[in-house]
Amino acid sequence: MPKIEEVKVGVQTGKTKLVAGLVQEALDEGAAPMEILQAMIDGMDVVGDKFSKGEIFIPEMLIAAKAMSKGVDVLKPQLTEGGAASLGTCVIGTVKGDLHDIGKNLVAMMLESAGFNMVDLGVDVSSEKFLQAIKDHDEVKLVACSSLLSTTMPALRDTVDTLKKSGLDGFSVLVGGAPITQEFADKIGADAYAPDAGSAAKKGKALVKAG
Ligand code: B12
Repeated sequence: MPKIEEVKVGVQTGKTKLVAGLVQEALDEGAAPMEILQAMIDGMDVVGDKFSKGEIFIPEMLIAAKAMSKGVDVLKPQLTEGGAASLGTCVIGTVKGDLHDIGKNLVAMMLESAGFNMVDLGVDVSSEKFLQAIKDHDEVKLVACSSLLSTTMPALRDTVDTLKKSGLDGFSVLVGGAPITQEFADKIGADAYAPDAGSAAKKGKALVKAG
């Protein structure tokens, strides 16, 4: 089996002790970091499909998530380039009621490497907490909100609404997550949407440069 396929299967089957080593071996064999990341995301998609079909349950999803995080740790230095000019602060979090953080962490990693100072509020973040973080930190130029569940899309809407009506300014709101679309982002008044971590970094940078 090609090493990259082993990485995918390792994530899929929650091999928490093996995935980091497999990722390193794939890198050593010359696989591109983005290609390895995609293999892990594909592994998670298989996990999601199996969960939908009732073939696996929450513990298996959690273990797969842990395995992926270990792989991402190995990839992090390869995916990020330090030393970019500072674009200001970005506050990031997963919205209230939602505990998914792998995608949010990847987006945070790419935004950091694009030049933002990151303030990561974690998961299950209320709109009030996002607002407070903007007040508590200097030079917040971007607020990035993640939502992975269709049931937390209203919380995303609520967060964007709260931020936009707060009277605070100087920042843009970027949204994303598997169920989010450009159409939904437009509907709830977000400044931008991105489908993945790479384009999130590009959009974030462009928003700040546009002022
Ligand atoms: C791992 C996982 C979990 C883990 C999460 C662990 C963790 N630390 O994150 C646990 C076990 C906790 C979990 C729980 C649940 N989960 Co879950 N989970 C998943 C799974 C398998 C993988 C998610 C993942 O990490 N993907 C990999 C990352 C890299 O992708 P991503 O998150 O989409 O992120 C990318 C983009 O979306 C985007 N992005 C993400 N955030 C942001 C933010 C911004 C600003 C931008 C611009 C872009 C962006 O960029 C990222 C990188 O490219 C998905 C299935 C899937 N294929 O996604 C189901 C899935 C999301 N879960 C689902 C469900 C139903 C649940 C539960 C409700 C199950 C239950 N009955 O309890 C609970 C809810 C718990 C809660 N309150 O949040 C459903 C959601 C269905 C829906 N449409 O609402 C899915 C789709 C599975 C399925 N097919 O049924 N889950």
